[in-house]
Amino acid sequence: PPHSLEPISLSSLSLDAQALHNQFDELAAFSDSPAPSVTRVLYTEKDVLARRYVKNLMGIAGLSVREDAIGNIFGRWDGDGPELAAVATGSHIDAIPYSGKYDGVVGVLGAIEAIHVLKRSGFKPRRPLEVILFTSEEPTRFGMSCLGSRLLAGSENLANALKTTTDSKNISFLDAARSAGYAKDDDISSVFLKKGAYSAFVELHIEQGPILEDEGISVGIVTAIAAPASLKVEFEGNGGHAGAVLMPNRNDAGLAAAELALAVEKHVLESGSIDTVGTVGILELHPGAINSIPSKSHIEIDTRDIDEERRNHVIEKIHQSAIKITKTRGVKLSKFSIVNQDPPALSSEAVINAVETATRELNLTSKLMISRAYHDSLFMARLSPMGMIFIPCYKGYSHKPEEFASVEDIANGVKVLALTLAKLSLQ
Ligand code: HGY
Ligand code: MN
Ligand code: MN
Ligand code: MN
Repeated sequence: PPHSLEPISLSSLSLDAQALHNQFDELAAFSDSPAPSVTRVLYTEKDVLARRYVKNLMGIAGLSVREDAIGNIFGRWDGDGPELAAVATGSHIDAIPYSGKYDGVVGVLGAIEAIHVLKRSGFKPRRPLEVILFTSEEPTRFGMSCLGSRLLAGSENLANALKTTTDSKNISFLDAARSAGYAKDDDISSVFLKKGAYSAFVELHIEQGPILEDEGISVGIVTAIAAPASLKVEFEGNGGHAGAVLMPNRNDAGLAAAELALAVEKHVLESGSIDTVGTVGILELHPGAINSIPSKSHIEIDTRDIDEERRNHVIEKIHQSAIKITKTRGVKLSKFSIVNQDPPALSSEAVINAVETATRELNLTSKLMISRAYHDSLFMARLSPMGMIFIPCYKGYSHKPEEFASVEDIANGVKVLALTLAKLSLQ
């Protein structure tokens, strides 16, 4: 095969589109909700089956596979310089309830296929290449987004918090991890990677927005990832009989939650920027009976912005509104906790250039853009230079079963990723 320092001949880039297409269908079958939706939650039986499926694909691609204490999975292809810091790529395969089969998966199956593409072309890496399946990117089970990549990036307080974290069924994180064969011992700080562990990290992902499809552009080159934050809020009131308690005598925790949800929308719209977003995706009432005044409410708020200050200001105002509601409605604010309040991340110029060159060599149109969704790349950026490659998805749909990316778009993304990895491996 040509020495690793020679550029790859583009004509040699061959991709097995049919195999890749079948893999999306096969992986989507590991789901706790009926097709075409996908539900695959951290450490559940379907998650474990899906992990096994991906580890098998890594083996077939000739990658040497290792797993860390919480189930981040690494597939490595050593090159001429095995002692050099590797170039890494990867994404997640966990899927929020009733979502689609491309979010995250494109960056895992696509990365493995990119390895095949490079091997078929006869490329020999100089820096090792590593494909990472991050143990869970979605906050579904334990309320923490990007659990795997946060820990790889060395989050001490998350490692401590996980010793006492439980899911909604009161199963502890460590017991859940152990049921999936991980976390042999309590200390999960073994997961932390050292800075410089990778020379670069690139993630392939669907855009989860409509811009590329609307503008007929093949590839998005991410310049920055928006700053995410999530809050958990609970109100308490006296509850009581829906017929017997007259309106002036009520302190309805359910209405307090409803008012706060509308306040989230108000504060976000007042921010003065279209880039500020806020969502109340979880609103639970206790006891949840039609004829019982809610005595407890639990709401979870997701708010993001590309401007961290502006986002933090919205959080302040949400907190003020929560306190005001306790006064006007006579309820108790029994919880107001900020689960995560992360800064944005900027992509590295070097990685952006490598992706841009790859799209040009492949004659693909591309566009610089920000990512409004968060990704494991947000935390990998704390370990090494980072970049992301977006491909179009149908009407920008994501986090719902109609999510779709065409084989052509996936193939473009895989080829851009393959060329980008090759360039970064030779640097
Ligand atoms: O919510 C997000 O931004 C990611 O898709 N989980
Ligand atoms: Mn199909
Ligand atoms: Mn997602
Ligand atoms: Mn994702």
